[in-house]
Amino acid sequence: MKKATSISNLTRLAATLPIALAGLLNGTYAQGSLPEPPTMTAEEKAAGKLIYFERCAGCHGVLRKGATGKSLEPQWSKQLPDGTKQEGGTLKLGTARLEKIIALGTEGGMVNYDDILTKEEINVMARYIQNVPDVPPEFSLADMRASWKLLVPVDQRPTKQQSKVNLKNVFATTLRDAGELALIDGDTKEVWAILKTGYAVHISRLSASGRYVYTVGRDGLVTLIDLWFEKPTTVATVKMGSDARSVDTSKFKGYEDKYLIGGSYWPPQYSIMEGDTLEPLKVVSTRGMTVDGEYHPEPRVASIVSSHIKPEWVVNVKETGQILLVDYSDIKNLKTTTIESAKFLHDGGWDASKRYFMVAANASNKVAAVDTKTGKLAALIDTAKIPHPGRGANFIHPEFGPVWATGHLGGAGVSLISTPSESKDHKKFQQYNWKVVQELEMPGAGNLFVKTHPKSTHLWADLPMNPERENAESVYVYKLSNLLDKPTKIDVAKDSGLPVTKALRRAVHPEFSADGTEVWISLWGGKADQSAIVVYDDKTLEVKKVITGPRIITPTGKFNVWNTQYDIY
Ligand code: DHE
Repeated sequence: MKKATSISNLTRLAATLPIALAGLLNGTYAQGSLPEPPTMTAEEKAAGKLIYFERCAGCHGVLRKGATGKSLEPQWSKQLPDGTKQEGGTLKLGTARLEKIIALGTEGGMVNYDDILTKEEINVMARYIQNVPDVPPEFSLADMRASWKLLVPVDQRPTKQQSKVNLKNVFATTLRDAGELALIDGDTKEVWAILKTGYAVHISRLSASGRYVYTVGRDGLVTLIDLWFEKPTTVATVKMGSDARSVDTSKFKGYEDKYLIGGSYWPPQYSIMEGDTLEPLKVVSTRGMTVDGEYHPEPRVASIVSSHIKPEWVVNVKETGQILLVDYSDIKNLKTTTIESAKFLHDGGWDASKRYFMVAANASNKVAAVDTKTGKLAALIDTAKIPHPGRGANFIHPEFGPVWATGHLGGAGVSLISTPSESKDHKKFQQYNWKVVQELEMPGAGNLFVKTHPKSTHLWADLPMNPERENAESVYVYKLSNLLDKPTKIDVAKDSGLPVTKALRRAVHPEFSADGTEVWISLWGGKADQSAIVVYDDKTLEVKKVITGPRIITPTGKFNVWNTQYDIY
């Protein structure tokens, strides 16, 4: 006899139907019984949605299919190459286990959130990610046009620099949680201006002329700042989506300051704008096939860099592992070369010759080297766990010649990769090209950025994602002449003279002054805590200045005008 369906079974069916449909649509649904997702009030759902966007989407993706972080879909199954099936999902893990992971982090590289989120927020997130992901709306060229604000037209801007500030040595400094950019005079160390930008502003890049600073917020807002005014002035803004991380300009001869390209995480696409007004010109989707030949609905645009040798941008598409060389000489008839590399492309920088772009395929534990002269992949290099170079660091190794360095989020070391050089003196190093020639030991995992300068004799490495306070609050300095010596540990938090706070004060992102004599380190404290930028003398490693004040809140990335304009690192 057929059993009657009970009310509770019906309720359960209704609650799980959206998951089943989503699973069927994207083809990942596992067979078998479905655990019930935890219920949430509308208020909790809204809070979960906001926190997910602010804290989680960057690593796990809007659709939660996973990238640098693991998949957070309620339920997934995938076919392995040996024909077997693997199944998993947040429903399987359940609320208590998820709460623990969110609070304490994982050995796989996820940081702990117990000092950032409250217990209640952690509980909300553990339940939120067992429910079907919210899918944000698309963002078209028309949406971009509607958001575009030309605040000061080109003909109303100065025709020459009005201030006496040494523009070459200005530092565009991210004040992350304030949604602001501080422009700091590198000569006087005075804050020249603080301007409102997008939410949790991410990176800044310079126009080819060095006059304009472009900055992008995580909310997709691009801000164009003109440094020729008496005080830096925002002259235009535009939105290019609801989630973004990267911008760069056209730097090839004849195209200086002509175009800007911006990469979005959501929707997955890149946009081309006019360089001096931000007028939106074109939007190109990056949805498509991964290097494994699988369709991906959310291939986000990670790092973008402008070639100096061709009118091209290198656009790194995270989830597909495809590197696009986008030729901007004719944007109506856009030509793109698609280079296969490895999945989960993230950040990267040029080698010393500026012919090869080195980009981390972070969750594949690889670095891809793109030859921008031939338009081909030059090498795919295995590294330690989760390489995270920032833009990396170039120097001449005493034994192995020209190398490019990357640190790692997941491994306790800095890898040095040999890069080709056309100099006759470097011929003997050819045998090492594209090999990891040395690993420098770090006191733990959690490095984000390494940096040096052609005039420096040091390599600086931070460790902000390390769970130990004494590591996260310090930076490590290696002597280029003897890299195997133990690095000098510098306690940046202590040097700042600021009081100890509950939140870690993560020492992050070393950046050199234009002349290569100083290194600036941000102290990234809690979002309500006054923080600082500590400036060191690169020769003596002594503190030169602590830049602080009530508005210096959560400083992170710093972009020296000259070094960013000419890609010096
Ligand atoms: Fe970044 C660069 C993405 C978290 C500070 N970050 C980049 C780039 C990408 C990226 C794609 C390369 C841009 C380029 O070159 O065009 N970052 C992401 C994320 O997806 C991630 C992991 C999570 C998120 O939700 O955003 C993330 N990043 C952070 C931070 O939490 C950091 C440490 C602090 C902050 O300000 O948000 C941070 N990312 C930076 C900095 C750069 C960067 C300072 C530029 C480095 C450089 O020297 O060029």
